[in-house]
Amino acid sequence: MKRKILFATETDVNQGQGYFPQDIRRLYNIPSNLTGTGQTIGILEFSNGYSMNDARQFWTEHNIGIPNVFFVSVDGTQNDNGRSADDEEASLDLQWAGAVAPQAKLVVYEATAGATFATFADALIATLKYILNDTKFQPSVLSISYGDAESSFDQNALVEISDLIAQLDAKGVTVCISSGDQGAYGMHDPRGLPVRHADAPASIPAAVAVGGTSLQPDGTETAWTYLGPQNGGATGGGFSDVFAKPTYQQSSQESGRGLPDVSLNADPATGYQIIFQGQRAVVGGTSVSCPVFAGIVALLNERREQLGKGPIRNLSRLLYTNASELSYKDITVGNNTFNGVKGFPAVTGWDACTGFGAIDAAKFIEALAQVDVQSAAPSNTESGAQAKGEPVGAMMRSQTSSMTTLPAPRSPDHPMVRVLAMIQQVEQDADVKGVHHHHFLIRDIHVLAIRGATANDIKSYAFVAIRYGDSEGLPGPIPNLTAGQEIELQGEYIPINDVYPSVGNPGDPVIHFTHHPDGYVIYQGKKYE
Ligand SMILES: [Ca+2]
Repeated sequence: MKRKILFATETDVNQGQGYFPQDIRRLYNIPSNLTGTGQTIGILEFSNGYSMNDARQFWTEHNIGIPNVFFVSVDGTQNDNGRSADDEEASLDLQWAGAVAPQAKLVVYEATAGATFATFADALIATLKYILNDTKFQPSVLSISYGDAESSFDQNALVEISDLIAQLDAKGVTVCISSGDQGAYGMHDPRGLPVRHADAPASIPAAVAVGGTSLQPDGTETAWTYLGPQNGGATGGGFSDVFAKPTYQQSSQESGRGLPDVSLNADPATGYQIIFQGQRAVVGGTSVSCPVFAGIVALLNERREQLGKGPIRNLSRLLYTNASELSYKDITVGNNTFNGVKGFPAVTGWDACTGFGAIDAAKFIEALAQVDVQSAAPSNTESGAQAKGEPVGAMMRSQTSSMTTLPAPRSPDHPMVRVLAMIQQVEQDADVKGVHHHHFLIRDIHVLAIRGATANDIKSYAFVAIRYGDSEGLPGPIPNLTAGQEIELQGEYIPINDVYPSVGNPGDPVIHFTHHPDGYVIYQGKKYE
């Protein structure tokens, strides 16, 4: 599941030495007055570690002050100090994140991926949970250069990873993920089904999917397009089969989340220099464009801090809603055809090859530094209503809402639904034989996901019963349930009210079983399950 590190066979850049940090700073207009001061970049690694000697040599050769680097073992894995051939990934991530944001703390979170996609997903979940609770370093941006086709993973694991990333994003931790190096084909294994595969975890709506370009020293930039063994791959891009199109991609004709969102240089033929095991090498792949972009996000957060603002949130959405202000460098040449699978062409505007394209970092940072993330929700949110002043938690909700997967219905007659709605009227809590329930009516139901029926089968109003306070229900009551407030629920939908007929329900359909393991409630930015 590791991104294969692509070594350039030949490059004209710097007489075959690949791009140096100063070149990339110049070509993407990375502001020199921002250095990452006060920021922490988390770099997720699932190999064996990195060599600080290599990193020091790289930074020293390029006149970059040595960043503060910390190693955090999530699961007891020790740093092998770069002795394994698998450590190229960590080496390039570290060296290039540090090249972009040298004054930021760089924290390498290490966990062992094991031999399968399932064990990799477990390691990723463990790492994201660790970072959610990491009060010591509290990074404001993460770089993840690992992944494979969505179909290589268990769907439930992807949903869990998506939930964790949405929680991180809501806390002000932007998660950047490389979109893959196998074009629209999307699989490391060349013998996979010869169809398009979107890459996971890059397809997660709350993450920023970073694709790849081919950047010439004169600034000409095209999609990283497969030309042959000399440049090894193509930018990952396509449409998710797991995650529905989020609201920020409403205008898309496709049903799944499209990726990537943005792209930076990744073609090994126009690759980046690194030092690995004491030797200079030139590497490419979205493995590199991702930590470079993560470094730029750290600079953005530094700039926001200067302006008295907290770290950016909802960046994946802001990239779309604020697109006109972000000075994208549109990529219109190339495609991501790979391994015999026809890819998507780069066209004018967003495409499933390079996203919006590359950026002018100074303009990009300045535009996003001004955004007030507490009230940044645009008018085209999931519910289409009450967007202004929407709290951060609600933004997190609309991100987590975009998953299409739901648990199987418990009963063949009763579908599972995930809905967003307005509370209409709250009843007194019911207390029958020591079992507590919240009871209330909802209206303006917007179906986010459904299994076992279609959205047309769901009425716009319902009665809701939420059990709490015992092992069957939520741990405790949900405070301040109030009419007029938005709520998101997942549970079983009963079209005809024959479950709670005596507690003030006028006969509406019922949504219940909102407790673990099948359902949840999100209310006022907090999730209850
Ligand atoms: Ca384009």
